[in-house]
Amino acid sequence: MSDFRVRAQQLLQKHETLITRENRALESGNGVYTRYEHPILTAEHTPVFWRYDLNESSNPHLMERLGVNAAFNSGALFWNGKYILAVRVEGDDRKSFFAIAESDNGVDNFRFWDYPISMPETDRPDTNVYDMRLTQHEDGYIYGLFCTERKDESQPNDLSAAEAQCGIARTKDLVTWERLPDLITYSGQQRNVVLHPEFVDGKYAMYTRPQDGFISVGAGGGIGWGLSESMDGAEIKDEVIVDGKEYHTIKEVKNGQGPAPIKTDHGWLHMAHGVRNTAAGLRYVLYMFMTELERPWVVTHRPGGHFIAPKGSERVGDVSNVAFANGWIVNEQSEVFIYYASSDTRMHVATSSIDKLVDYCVNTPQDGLRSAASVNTRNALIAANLDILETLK
Ligand code: M1P
Repeated sequence: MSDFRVRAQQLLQKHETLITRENRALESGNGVYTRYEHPILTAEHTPVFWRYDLNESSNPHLMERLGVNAAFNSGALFWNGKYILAVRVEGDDRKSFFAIAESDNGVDNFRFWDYPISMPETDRPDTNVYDMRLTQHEDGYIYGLFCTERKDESQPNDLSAAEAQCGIARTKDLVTWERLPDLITYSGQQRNVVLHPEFVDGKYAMYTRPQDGFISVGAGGGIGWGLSESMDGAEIKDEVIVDGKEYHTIKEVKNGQGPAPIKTDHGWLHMAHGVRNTAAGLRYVLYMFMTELERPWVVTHRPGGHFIAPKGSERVGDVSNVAFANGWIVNEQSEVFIYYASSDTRMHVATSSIDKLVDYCVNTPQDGLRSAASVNTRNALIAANLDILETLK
């Protein structure tokens, strides 16, 4: 057998071993959710035939021709009994695109479909697209809302000046996508826009994230909410803030809705990311809140602090100290699969259940916003525990 053929086969075998590796639950959980031993997707999980030219005559050295840099921030959907991720794949050229990966059990053996999604463009081509939230809407479509980034043409001399808006596409099979006009709002820019799965007052409802600039949200107050008559030419005339930024909390600098909320008997469960500044740069963590069933824009529970923070090796990557999530899945057993990315580099899963997440939201004390209030809250727990502690010895 030729050396090329041997090396190509080794490459394919190594890849197969990686993507079929078992992913065991870690035992040291916090009772709220369980983390897993390995990331579920990395750049190396993308198919070999996406990256290498496997033709010996055009690639005699078997070089990687089109490298992939990262696989992260994935939308998620439970579909035809499969755990589906719409992964943000980033090439070595810094361009992101979407690709579907599926698994039978939601924690390992994720395999990419042969081709990434060919997302149609609007009249104004996107420079970069990323962070798609999938929503199975009651109108019968699966919607993908994502960030479309383009050069800010009002600042031609600043090559970093960009504009973020919400791109919208819909599909029934996850293969063929109909691109719809970008969302119109009356805020400067938008990122982290998410479609609510049900009509509200007969209208489409969206969680927004108004922002003045591309990175800085400026006067944008937090996670917003607005209604649109249609998704084909979606327009939100009025945005109200559902969950605001707050001084000296995990969401002091900015925040953003994660995936579409999960409906429970007790209200809508939400997951979001919160950002604070540190001497080492921005720190992104995940947090939760709950809203009323009939008025999903009214918050009922705000558990204080972070829900998931980047841990151990998750803390390091292209953009370090980041936990970000735009997908979760509830399966037929009411188990919840939380798909989170670490440091803009790779994907992980954590598992929980509806019951546990509702308990977490309802019974975790709210942030008291002052050290003294935090001590009071902790003292109440300690006092209640001390007697019980004796009985446990
Ligand atoms: O780099 C961290 C995250 O930064 C952005 O999120 P936000 O708009 O809330 O700051 C996004 O670009 C996201 O993709 C990225 O993970």
